[in-house]
Amino acid sequence: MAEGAALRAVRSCLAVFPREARELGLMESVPYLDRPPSPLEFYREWVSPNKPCIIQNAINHWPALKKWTLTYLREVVGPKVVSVAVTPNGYADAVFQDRFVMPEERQMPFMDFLDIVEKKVTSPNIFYVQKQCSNLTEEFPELVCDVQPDIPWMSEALGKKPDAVNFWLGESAAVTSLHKDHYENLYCVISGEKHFLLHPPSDRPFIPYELYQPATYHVSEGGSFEIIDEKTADKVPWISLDPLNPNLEQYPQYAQAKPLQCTVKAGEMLYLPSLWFHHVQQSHGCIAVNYWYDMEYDLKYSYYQLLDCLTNAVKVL
Ligand SMILES: O=C(O)CCC(=O)C(=O)O
Repeated sequence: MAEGAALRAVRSCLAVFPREARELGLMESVPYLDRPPSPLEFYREWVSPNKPCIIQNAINHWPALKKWTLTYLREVVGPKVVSVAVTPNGYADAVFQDRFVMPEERQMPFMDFLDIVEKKVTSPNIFYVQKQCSNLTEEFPELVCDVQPDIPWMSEALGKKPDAVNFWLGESAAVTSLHKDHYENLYCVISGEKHFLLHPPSDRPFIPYELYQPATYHVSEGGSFEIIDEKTADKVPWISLDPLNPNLEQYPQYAQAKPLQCTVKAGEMLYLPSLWFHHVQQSHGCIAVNYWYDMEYDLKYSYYQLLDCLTNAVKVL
């Protein structure tokens, strides 16, 4: 087959395939489970087919649901110094000026951060406790007893414990840009709500996923932000497209993608399967805890890698 014909065949395959995957998956919205599942049921119905769902009544027994007000957190964590992501625009880990820009990781007393969230102190910048890497256990050990160290039915279903348990608390202006992770993610909202926009991995041909020079925000002496390149670090694959306001002139193929949107309320848990692209917004002062279980690097992973390679090849040729 001539090169041109082969290229056309791959292109048409990449255009048809995500639609077929969507039709077979038959998912117009994120389904709800009204009780926590058994490990077998969860593995069979959700993890293996790589489908998201929202689970209700799974964390009602956590003391955190009743206890974790901002006042309580102020009492318990108080002046302790914790890591807070600070940005000028609310986007920590996002593409800006053709770079992948990470937040300033500011070490500050937790109560000073709460003063900003509660608007007792004003700041032109946006603050978000979002360090990941198990910041719940590493930075907030005094809160651990109010939740569970893992989700027993998930640990049983996957045969392993989570790699990380993370604590999230931030301003409504703090937004997580579109990306994907290699984790099976159980995302539990304790207070407020989170808004997720999701794309299945099969939408990869429509999503502009490119390599960017990593950089970090630094606050200069005058208080303004500078973007400093991390010169020795490898380039980072990320998505510059804003799915809430996509630039279809720049990325016309995104018009064919079909996001799912859902709101996860206090007391609910989202199962966000590995490799799903997600963009996250939140109500002001929303508190959440999530569990990252490493994915199996099985056929699903290989299939995604193939799709990624083909998408890149068609773009480059
Ligand atoms: O809650 C957020 O802002 C982001 C969560 C997220 O991206 C994740 O858990 O992978």
